[in-house]
Amino acid sequence: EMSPEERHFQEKVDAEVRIEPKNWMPEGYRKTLIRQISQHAHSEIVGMLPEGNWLTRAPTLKRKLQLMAKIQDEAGHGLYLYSAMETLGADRDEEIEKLHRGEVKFSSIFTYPTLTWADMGAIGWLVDGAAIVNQVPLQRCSYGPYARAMIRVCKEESFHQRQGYEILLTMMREGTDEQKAMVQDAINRFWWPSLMMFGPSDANSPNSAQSMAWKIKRHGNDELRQRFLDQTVPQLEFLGCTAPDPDLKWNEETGHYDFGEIDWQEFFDVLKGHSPCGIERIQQRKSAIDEGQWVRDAAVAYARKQEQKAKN
Ligand code: FAQ
Repeated sequence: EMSPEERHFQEKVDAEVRIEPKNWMPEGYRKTLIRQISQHAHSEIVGMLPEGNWLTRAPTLKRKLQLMAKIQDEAGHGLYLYSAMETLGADRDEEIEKLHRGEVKFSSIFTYPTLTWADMGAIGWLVDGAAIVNQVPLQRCSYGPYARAMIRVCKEESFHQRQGYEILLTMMREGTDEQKAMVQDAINRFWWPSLMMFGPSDANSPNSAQSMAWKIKRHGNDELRQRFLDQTVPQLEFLGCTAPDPDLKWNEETGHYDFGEIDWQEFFDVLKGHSPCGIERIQQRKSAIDEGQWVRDAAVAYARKQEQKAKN
């Protein structure tokens, strides 16, 4: 049974009226948003690491500047999202602490290693490509601050996706055989993990039904996964590469691409922390905080000195 407040809330949501921070909301709605937005923010911040791994080894100055700009965008997205999360009453430091204690999730995709320069192309093209498909509908999320944050984020992800695709296209058109093989290898490794980004299939997605009723999510995980696949396969063919999926084929009847079974065991293993780089990523985050402590200490000491000077 819904309380009168809950009924009024649901009517607003059904009428596409945005929920704002000071409006009444069910506790479950607040909790769900804090969970999703914090996971999303953590993903942006942790997502800087696999690409940061190649900054010092970018092949040209232009590529280095592009990659640096992309990684800085991701930091910005993280800060944007933490701010949106704070409007729900959550504490940023506390949520980040939970990440560092390994108590909360971040996107499975960032637990995979980046082995070659072609991975920078594959991440931009596939990972940001998947992120866009997932985030465009979030611009219409019922919670105002999250929806508005997604507008700028999606614009920047589009640039990221193009820069990634252009890296791969350049390697395929102008590269040596070895470089072309590198592209195919990167696609082979990132293909399935990109499809896993959309989350478990609808039948195994405990949060989807309620999140869709609250219009936090606008589509099920499987629908968005299919949308991503349908737009990505023609781009794959244009590159002159293949997918590591023998079952991938156009289905005339459905008007969609059919694809093979996702290895859900791998996905759930990653969520449980059994992943190539999951622990390493958290470790890197923690040491970034620890190693930056002297900078924060110095900034505080300087601010105190200035304050003292102003008083004298
Ligand atoms: N990895 O019931 P559902 C980026 C968890 S893009 C890890 O379906 P929900 C940009 C899920 O949290 C990546 N965990 O859950 C970038 C839940 O666990 P919980 C970030 C996953 O929330 C690009 C459980 O499984 N994007 O960062 C994953 O309704 C390049 C059951 O799942 C977002 O976060 C996964 N892939 O739907 C940055 C988008 N999938 O909390 C750098 C916003 C599911 O119950 C470089 N989030 N889980 O313990 C969403 O749209 C949703 O949260 C979904 C999951 C669709 C991810």
